[in-house]
Amino acid sequence: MKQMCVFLTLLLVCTCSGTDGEMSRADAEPKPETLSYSIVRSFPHAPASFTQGLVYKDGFLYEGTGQKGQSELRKIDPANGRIMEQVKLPRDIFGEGITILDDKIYQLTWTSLKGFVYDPASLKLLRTFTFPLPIEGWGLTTDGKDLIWSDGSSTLYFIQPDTMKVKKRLTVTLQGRPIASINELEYIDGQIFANVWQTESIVRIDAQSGRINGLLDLSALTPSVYKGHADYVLNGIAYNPQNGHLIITGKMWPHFHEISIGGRTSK
Ligand SMILES: [Ca+2]
Repeated sequence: MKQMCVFLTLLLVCTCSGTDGEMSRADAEPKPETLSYSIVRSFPHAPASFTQGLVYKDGFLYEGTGQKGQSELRKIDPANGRIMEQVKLPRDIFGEGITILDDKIYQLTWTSLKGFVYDPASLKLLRTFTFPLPIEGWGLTTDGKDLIWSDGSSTLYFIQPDTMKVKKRLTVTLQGRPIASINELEYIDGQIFANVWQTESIVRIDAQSGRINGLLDLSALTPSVYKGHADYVLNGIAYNPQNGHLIITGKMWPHFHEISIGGRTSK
């Protein structure tokens, strides 16, 4: 893609504007489902939160934030958005995606080729790790076995957490064409929900094939003051398996939104 597609409709237009061969591939794959949503509730998101990772586990929300000198890992009360615990990353580190696997929080960094592992109860740093490849760290989630990692391209990396061995690479495609800038991630029952940097939509990716099979347009939730802003974009997806809701937010957004996802909207 030569340029970012800010809106859902433009994302689809960009996908269909390739060569004849690309059109054929697009025609061969079904269009993604248009997902609907309803807002269950909204609650405060601490100001100046450059959200890069979000995950829900056992009644708590965890957030990783970015920017050098401001990057943190936070434990948050989802009832009211209050920060219960927080740790600061070294000033030269730009924090990125987080996930929880085997009762450990993993946190990526953008360009330092280094990650952090914490105890979820205390946010105590347990160890650091070195990236298995010279790639950037963007989003992170898990299928309960591997870390699933995005690096700003269309590739998702499945990485064994103890050895950091790369087990699989998966290309994210929309009707046959790779979609780059895959960012924050959340694995839910065989699907990976993902922010796409500089867009106001979440995509739903089949974790086996990499195909985008669902699109969720959240442009109505972007604060009006941030419309068209390149930095303060939709980013952050957490999943509460107890009620099936997503909790989403954006960089510097004043609120988290708990939303319920529906199926295809009527047309
Ligand atoms: Ca997430």
